[in-house]
Amino acid sequence: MKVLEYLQNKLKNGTVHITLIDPVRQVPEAAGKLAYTAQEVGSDLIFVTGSSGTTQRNLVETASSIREKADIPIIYFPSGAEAFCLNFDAVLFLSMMNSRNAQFITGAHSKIALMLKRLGVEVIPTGYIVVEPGMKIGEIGEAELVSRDNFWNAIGYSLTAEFMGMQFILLEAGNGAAQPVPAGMIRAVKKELGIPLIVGGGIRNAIDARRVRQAGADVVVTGTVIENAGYRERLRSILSALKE
Ligand code: 1GP
Repeated sequence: MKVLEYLQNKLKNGTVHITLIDPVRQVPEAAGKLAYTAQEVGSDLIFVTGSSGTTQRNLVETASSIREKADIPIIYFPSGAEAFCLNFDAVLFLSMMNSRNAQFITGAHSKIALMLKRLGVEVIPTGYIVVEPGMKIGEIGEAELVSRDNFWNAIGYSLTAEFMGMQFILLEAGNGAAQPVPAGMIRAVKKELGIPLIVGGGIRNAIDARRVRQAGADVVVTGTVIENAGYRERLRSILSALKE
């Protein structure tokens, strides 16, 4: 089954949770254990990101360790074209809608598109919209950040991505953000959007997760929460807030 189909089936049953694993934050074996735990507590998918510092070797070893320990689909969430590997079920084909640099909108993509097609890789076209504070990805991607109170701006970019044919929108506050995307903004975007809405960045506990879900997120991504001791219980409570 294609990952898109898997996701669509999951979406029929409620909010989907994705655990984001950054290969630079732990050794590959530990990444496998994190993925195992994520699956055990009910996470639906794994995102493997390729942030700065990811080497080809690290990415390959992390992907195979996750593959060994978990059966849920693994999606590669690239932040550049520095490292790549095929041990994923799909690639999130992200276009940063509010980047000032065309490389992040279509440029880097054009360099790998034919390769992805020839290799038969499943791509999931996704409009990526970075909201303040945006953190590292906002900086690297040269994002013209969406202000936290500018709901019109978020709606405008989201609808633009939908009209362009994207299959998902990812509203991103940034990895390690102090707070998630504001609930009012999620609600405003969701009200206008005809495609599923993914929300990530700054979601640390069940209260955040519930707020984001109730505001209308179809898919919730958490990353940092698994990087500290006690992550199993925290992840479990986030999952119960999303699936209640
Ligand atoms: C994925 O950037 C998020 O979209 C993950 O952010 O690490 O803050 O959960 P956190």
